[in-house]
Amino acid sequence: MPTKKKEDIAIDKDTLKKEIVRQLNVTLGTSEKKASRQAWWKATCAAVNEQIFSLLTKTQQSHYKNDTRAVHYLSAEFLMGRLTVNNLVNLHLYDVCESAVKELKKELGLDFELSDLCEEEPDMALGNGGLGRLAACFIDSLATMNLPAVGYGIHYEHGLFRQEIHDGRQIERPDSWREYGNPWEICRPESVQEIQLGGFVETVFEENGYMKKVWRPNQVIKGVPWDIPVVGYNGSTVNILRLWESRASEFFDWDVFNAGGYVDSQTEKAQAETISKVLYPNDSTEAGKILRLVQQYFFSACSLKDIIRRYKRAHGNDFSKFAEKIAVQLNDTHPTIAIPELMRIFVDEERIDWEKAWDICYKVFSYTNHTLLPEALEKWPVYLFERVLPRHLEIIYEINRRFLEDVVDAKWPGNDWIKSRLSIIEEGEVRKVRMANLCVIGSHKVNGVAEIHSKLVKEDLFPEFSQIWPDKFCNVTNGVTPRRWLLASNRELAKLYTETVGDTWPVNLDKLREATKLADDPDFQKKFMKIKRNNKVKLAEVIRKETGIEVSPDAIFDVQVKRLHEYKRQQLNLLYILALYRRVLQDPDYKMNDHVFIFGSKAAPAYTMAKNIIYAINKVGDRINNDPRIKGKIKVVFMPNYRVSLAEKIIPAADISQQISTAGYEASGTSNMKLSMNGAITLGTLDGANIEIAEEAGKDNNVIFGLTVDEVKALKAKGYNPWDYYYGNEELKAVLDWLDSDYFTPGRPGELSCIKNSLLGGGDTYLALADFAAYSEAHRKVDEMYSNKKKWAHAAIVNSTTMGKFNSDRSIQDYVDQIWKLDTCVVK
Ligand code: 26Q
Repeated sequence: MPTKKKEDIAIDKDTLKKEIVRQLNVTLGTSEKKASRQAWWKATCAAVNEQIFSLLTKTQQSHYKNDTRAVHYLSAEFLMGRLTVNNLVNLHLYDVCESAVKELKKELGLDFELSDLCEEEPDMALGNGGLGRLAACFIDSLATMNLPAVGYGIHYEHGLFRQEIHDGRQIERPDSWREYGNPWEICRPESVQEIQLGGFVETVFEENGYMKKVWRPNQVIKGVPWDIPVVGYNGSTVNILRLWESRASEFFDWDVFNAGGYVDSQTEKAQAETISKVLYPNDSTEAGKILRLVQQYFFSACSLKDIIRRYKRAHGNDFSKFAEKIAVQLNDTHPTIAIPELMRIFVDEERIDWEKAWDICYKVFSYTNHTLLPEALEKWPVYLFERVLPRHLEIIYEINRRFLEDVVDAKWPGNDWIKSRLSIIEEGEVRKVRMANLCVIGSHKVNGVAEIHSKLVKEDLFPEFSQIWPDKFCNVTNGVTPRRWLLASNRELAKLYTETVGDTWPVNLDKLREATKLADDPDFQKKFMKIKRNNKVKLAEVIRKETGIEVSPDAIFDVQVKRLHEYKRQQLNLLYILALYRRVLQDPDYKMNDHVFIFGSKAAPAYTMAKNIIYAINKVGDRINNDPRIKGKIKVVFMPNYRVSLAEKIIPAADISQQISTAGYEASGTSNMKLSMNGAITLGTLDGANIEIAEEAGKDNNVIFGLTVDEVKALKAKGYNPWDYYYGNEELKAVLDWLDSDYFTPGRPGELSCIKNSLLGGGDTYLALADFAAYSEAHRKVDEMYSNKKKWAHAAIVNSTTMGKFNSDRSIQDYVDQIWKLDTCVVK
């Protein structure tokens, strides 16, 4: 794919300058003298939007004219972060815009640069973590690759909570990303949809003797679409991300209002608007809250209506081409309800027979699984379902009945045990709908997100399903967009790469392998490590500003950034920090490189142990950072409010990427890819995509340790006893016992005991103690490697230049080839 040459840039610096000032005056209604930074930022966005909207219109016309097959990516989360830099970079306008702002600064005596304006933008934090950010990377790739695609999600009023740290503890504060308006979104009142909820189902006999089911809902909700343009790199395709906001439907308000119930009508309005109010902050445990189910139905149903409306515009009521034109990808089980909803529309509204409807339906859907954790597999109590979606429950029963009778009974006649495992309905005191089973039955493809994960999905999670449909299961290893995670966020390194291998690497990351050859070239090493150091200097300043902690850019920057979960084992990282601290206390000449441990992580607000781990990291950090005896050899930094825009500052400065989940628990991980791409060495277990990363970069350039998936299984089967490791390792015992004292929480002994207790009395579900010795040895190897500057530079360069596989364009190409079967549509 050729990149745009300078002469293709649609707007020059002087025009852009004028346009920014014009927007400041006419759109923001302010003057150059009075305008705030925020106003200047918005004016800049508005100027860029002129370009974007014209490309958007062209794209939509092109897709319509060619009647293209399109993929619809349904996801409850899109963790977009900030858009300004990304849009400028993808349009090749960053440099022009930078100089435009520079000149304005000089001419008008302003006190900021483009980079300062970009800091004005709040993150669009409409997601929890990996799954939401993956969706954001994927839509970037889809647009870049000129593929017809729409992202569908929820226009949450409040994204993921803002994290504050008070005396070491996480406090959640509301996130109000749109408080002062968002220049990137467009409201589309002409495409409002209405959806129904609750009520009951009536059986009606028609004159011709046919029986039909009629859903009599007791609530109607309006879905208002907000479109975010998704600008592909090179700026030819601009797709959309369509996010639904819930509103009360006038239809119901008026009844109550007319009866004199003005206040009641407001209550109803408030209830309707609650649906898209807030993102659930859990990234794994299923909360079982009715509102969450309503959210899922709300955005899935609005999206399907939108898809069908567009389909009908081209094909009328003839649904024979539906599966040919429409692909729907379910990002985890969150939008599963789309499957029975499409069946309901086909059977009840379009009067298509069940068999025909089902034949279209399963060809349309495919499902991506992101977790093997049993507690994270969504199950909804039948009684809840019945209250919100009575007709859908009937349809699910019918899907289940046919599946069990026609498929399972045919394969395993009379085997009730297998039937009970495969049934969409889980029997028990509270009967439940198993969303994952519904997904597998209602989709033509099911994929995991890394090789090992997909193997476990097939063999351990759905073994019987994969016997029935062996070809249904496949793998698509995750990827991340190098436009955001290298080109935009590590501009110096990007420049070095462009000088070295040319300017096509952002769309063909394998191109960087040409620079792998330079991994031992002293001049290249010097340039590369200079850039890393500059990034560390910048991060050190951010750390000082945010936490008051002083860190040296000459120390190792050792980074673990990801949601807090016991399986990700931040507590294992903490145990090692304690051990290292103890070694230095015991031997002031202990040989080591200065080491800064950097954490960034939010805990689910109701996940007590996760919050305790954050507290422990902060308390241990306070003690270590302020202990003069260790002379600053160790620093522990917990960066508050980890989010996409902070990741963009931390990742380019990382030396070590900690990816230390218990083998078999991390589906893929994606920070591992971003960190490696930016030249960090992975200190990791053989889990998720770490395995594939180590394959690409070579085992010698990363440090892999710990139990394998099979060893984890074997140890658990044999009966794991954490006490054996406690008594078997003097150092481990000492650091665990340390947590019982008041050493880290003066005057309040036992405040950190919960960490020790969960690892011993609690059984250490994630085998942190079993992996401790190997982890400690792995750290020794990393430290040794860092001491050899040439070896380290070599490993960092090899890591960064061999990550071609983890470009999300490759992931999308895999989806296209194996699942979606899409054609590109080049927008002229
Ligand atoms: C479910 C029910 C109720 C409320 C919330 C949820 C919920 C929300 C978000 C459940 C799970 C999530 C997010 C999961 C997630 O981010 N998984 C990660 O997905 C990444 C992309 O595939 C992988 O790289 C990670 O390994 C995986 O943990």
